[in-house]
Amino acid sequence: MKSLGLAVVIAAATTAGTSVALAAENWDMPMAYPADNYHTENAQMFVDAVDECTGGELKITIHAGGSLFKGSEIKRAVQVGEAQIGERLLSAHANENSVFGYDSVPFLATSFEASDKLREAATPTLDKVLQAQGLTMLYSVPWPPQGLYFAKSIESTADMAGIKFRAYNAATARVAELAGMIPTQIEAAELKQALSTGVIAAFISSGSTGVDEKVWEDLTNFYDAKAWLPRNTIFVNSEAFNALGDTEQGCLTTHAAEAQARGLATAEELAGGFLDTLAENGMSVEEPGEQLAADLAGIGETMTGEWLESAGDDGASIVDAFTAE
Ligand code: PCA
Repeated sequence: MKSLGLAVVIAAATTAGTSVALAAENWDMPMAYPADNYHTENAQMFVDAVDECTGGELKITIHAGGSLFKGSEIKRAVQVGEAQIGERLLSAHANENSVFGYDSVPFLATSFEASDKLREAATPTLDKVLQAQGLTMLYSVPWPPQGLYFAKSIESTADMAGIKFRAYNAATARVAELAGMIPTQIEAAELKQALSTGVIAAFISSGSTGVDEKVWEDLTNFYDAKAWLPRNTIFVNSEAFNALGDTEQGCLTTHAAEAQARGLATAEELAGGFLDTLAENGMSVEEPGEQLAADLAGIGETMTGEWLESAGDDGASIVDAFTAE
């Protein structure tokens, strides 16, 4: 459809005896998180750099906050070409392939440094799995370490029994189940409303999302469990990528590498401040107490075993590469 339209334009221009430059590519980039979140701001710098690098030949328009496609729809939209590029929490697609959950294995990588090492270890496998789905991975950026938000003080998983818990992927739903809570999958864009209407009363996330959603208006306690650092991954429809010229492809990959490094540095820089903001707004922000830490470690062990089992050889090769010096 598109190339036919272009052919018509060129034919018309040729008939009219004028020369015509190939039209610039215009891509849509759906993203699930708010425009002022650092992931989105980082992506805006990326698309600006690509625009400049390609001399305006590749223009990418960001649609933040799930405004073009909801978070849960973004990956499919890029796969089928309804959008050319997008950002998604890949771990939310672990039902398609367990390796997508590599960044949400409890206590496997709990610092920014370890998380980046894990990313590197997982890249060859992720590239392969995504290519088989028609996607080309460009870069990924971590969220700060995940902690638990509640409306009361929690000393052990026994205190969590029956609480309605917002999940953002299979791992977070599993944490809830193992802790005796009731999980519901809810995108960040709907989190605030779910809290204020009582659909959920607890969740696991970073300080970043807690601040984005002003969770102190509904919740009181944050436990800095540092369970894992999930990532947002930016990928392109492989056909759209392969149809680009060498210059455009080069601009995308070069600036993707820059965005990946810049995103990591920004996340690390902002992480402490997010927790300060929670505290300044009246939340209690603390490390899990002894019993809670022990309970969470037990859940982590169970889930690590389950993930290794389901991710098979691909999972083993990621963990091997991660633990190798
Ligand atoms: N924020 C995202 C994913 C992890 C995080 O810190 C969210 O809660 O949806």
